[in-house]
Amino acid sequence: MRILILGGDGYLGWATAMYFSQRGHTVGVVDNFLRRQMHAERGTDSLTPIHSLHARVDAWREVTGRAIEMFVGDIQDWFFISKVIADFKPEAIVHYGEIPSAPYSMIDVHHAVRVHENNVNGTLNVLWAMHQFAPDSHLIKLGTMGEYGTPNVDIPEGYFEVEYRGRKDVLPFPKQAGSFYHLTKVHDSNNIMFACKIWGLRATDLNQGVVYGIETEESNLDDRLLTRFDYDESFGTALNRFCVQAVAGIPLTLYGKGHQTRGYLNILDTLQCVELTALHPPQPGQMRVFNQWVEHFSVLDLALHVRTAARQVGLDVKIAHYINPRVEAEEHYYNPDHNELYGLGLKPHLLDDTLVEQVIKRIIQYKDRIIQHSIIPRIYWQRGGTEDYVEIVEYEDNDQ
Ligand code: NAD
Ligand code: USQ
Repeated sequence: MRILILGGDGYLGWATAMYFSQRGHTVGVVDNFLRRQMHAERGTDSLTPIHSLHARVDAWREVTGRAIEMFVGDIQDWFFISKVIADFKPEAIVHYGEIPSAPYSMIDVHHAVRVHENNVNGTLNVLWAMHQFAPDSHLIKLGTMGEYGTPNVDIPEGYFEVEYRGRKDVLPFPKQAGSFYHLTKVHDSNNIMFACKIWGLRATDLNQGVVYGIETEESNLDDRLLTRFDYDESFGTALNRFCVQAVAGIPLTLYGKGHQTRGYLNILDTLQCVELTALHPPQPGQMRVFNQWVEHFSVLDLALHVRTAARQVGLDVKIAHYINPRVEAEEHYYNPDHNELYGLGLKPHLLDDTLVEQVIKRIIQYKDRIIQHSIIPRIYWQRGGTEDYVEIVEYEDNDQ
């Protein structure tokens, strides 16, 4: 299959490019290195010493004999992205090429607008380019579980049956996103649904949970092939951050009460899910929604799992409750479906089977690169935030 990966220099994009290439697909990657620039702006960096995209593509060819085609440019640039799609003729487009950070989108008006312009306009360009130059291609778009928010009812996969004033319909499930970033994904979903309806495009919106992990089978072939791994307050996700904090001897930064619950998955399962989706495309005109997560945890559960795992390599971990820099429900019902990808054959990796060997030990290898000042949260959803944590709580082992 000819697969174009938008955002192919990123955490998930580079890992996905190698994964498909290794399985014999023809792979192209698009990126404008925006993520690297945003790190330069914030004074932060990937824990893993990642090479340039050019060097990684060269190393991949050297190690496997396989080629990955590179297109350097901005998805917001219509002339660039429409030409890439017209020339490459993808059968599937995996779209990771957006700014993925909730905190970054909440810094100030300029960052909120930048995230909206980049994500929403970029995806609009992709939809128009598909309509004009690749109408049979399958768009595999990375959305987020955070589009749904935390409603007090079960969360279906995209659509649900509603009965209102005696009439029934199947409608998109209402979205209650929790940041300007998460809202860009809602706007994307609406635009994609509309494009499928009017132009007969085919798309799968993958509402993905929070991803963790560093290693993939392909990146383990050679350290020059490592994917990025972030742990700073903007771009690091909760579990990756907690693992780095455990290694750095910093009390784990639990926001608020810690009962906020989210779906999580190993990067290895992101790869499987995207592959299963690509191999089972929807019909023309159809926009499917899959909820892409494996296990759900509260952030306090996560912290306790990390503490248990870290003890196995002799690390003593403390847990600190911070005044929550975000505005979010700290205690809530959470029961989202995730049957579709299992139905296609997903064989999940579980947190406790991978945390020590595949995550914490790898972080220890790069611990000298940890930038300590990038860890404490300083971006607040509303005015009056503070850097001070409330307290360090001594949890017992049976609290897990
Ligand atoms: P990432 O920032 O590492 O990768 C995104 C890549 O896209 C970066 O390399 C960036 O330079 C590129 N990019 C952004 N805007 C671009 C543009 N206008 N033109 C060209 N390239 C552009 O992020 P990630 O963690 O790999 O996430 C990938 C996607 O998956 C994102 O859309 C994100 O919202 C979604 N997602 C991620 C997670 C997670 O936990 N990592 C969870 C759910 C959804
Ligand atoms: N949290 C902490 N301490 C931290 C960091 C986060 O307690 O140090 C809490 C947050 O308050 C939140 C939860 O952990 O309740 C998850 O936060 P996160 O930063 O891991 O994830 P989030 O901001 O939701 O964003 C990440 C990715 C994003 C993706 C999303 C999937 O950055 O690209 O869309 O996960 S989901 O959460 O399902 O929406």
